[in-house]
Amino acid sequence: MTGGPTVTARAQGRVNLIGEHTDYNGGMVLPAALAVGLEVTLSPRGDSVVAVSSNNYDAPAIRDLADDAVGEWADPCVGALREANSMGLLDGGAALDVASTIPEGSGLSSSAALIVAVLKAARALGPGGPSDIDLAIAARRVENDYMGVPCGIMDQMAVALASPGTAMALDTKKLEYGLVPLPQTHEMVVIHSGVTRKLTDGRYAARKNECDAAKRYFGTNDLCLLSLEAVESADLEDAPKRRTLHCMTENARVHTAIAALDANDIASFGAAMNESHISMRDLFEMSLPDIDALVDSAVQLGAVGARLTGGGFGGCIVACVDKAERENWLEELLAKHPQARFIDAVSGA
Ligand code: GAF
Repeated sequence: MTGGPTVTARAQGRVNLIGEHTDYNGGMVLPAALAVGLEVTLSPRGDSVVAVSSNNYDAPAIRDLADDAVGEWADPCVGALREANSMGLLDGGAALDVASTIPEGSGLSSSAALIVAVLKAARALGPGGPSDIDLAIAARRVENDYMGVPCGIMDQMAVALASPGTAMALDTKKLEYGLVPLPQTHEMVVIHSGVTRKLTDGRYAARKNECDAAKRYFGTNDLCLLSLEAVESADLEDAPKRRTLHCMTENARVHTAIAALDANDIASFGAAMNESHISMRDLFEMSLPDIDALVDSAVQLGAVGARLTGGGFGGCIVACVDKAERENWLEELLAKHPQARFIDAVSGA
């Protein structure tokens, strides 16, 4: 069954350099595009069937546009095609072929990249169409409303708009961003901890709920913009209070990190990464002992800074490492943590 021309679209994975769980609390984030990415080939079918094949799965998934999400790998594709239909980019289902090098469950936005690539492919079926920012907003709707993941907007904006060699300083409240050059002397090295996780497993939502409780208490959606005094003096339960302290200090660290990159002050950038990890570990409580050990080793072995990246509870760390030292550093790190593996590294041009 066919219903139109075949189109392809790409989206890269992203690593967040700093600014975790600030993107649904009115704050800043600093993601960067990775080399790992995916390509989607879309052929409209003219009926309501969604047929997805992927290099990561032996058997194709055959679903229908009317299907609810079922918590499996093809959900982002079904959700994206439903969204493409409601945006008028496509009429009916499609055959999708996915070729991806982004490891799933690693905090590198494999799901957002898949949704954005499907939406970009659907946009390519006709002339003009929505902007990349509109596609990012639509991709978040797929995660929030179809897949039931209460995520912010960082991943979708990063995979839709980030460009190689730069970090994206994104104000998630205003959806305004600037591109910050990455250092040429250092690499942002992405290492998988060996622990996979899913944003749908409930722990991300639990943190979001604690932030929501703090939002109700303070009467604002912008926890990141509260003052330290207001938070410290609040008569609020321990968990929401600590989550808020993380968000507002993390937001300040993003500003510090952007200024440090602009000034090519790598030491200050690394210090902000290290402080961010401590805050994620102790205040947001989104790390794990294995990840803390990996981050500690990364710094002990010579990284200027290192931290967990992404939604937490597993996935990857990112470390800022002098290019001249990277090879030895990596060899020693992986020898000490055999369950870890190298994924990618990004730097300035
Ligand atoms: C995940 C979410 F999808 C993002 O919106 C963001 O909240 C991130 O976790 C934590 O910073 O990637």
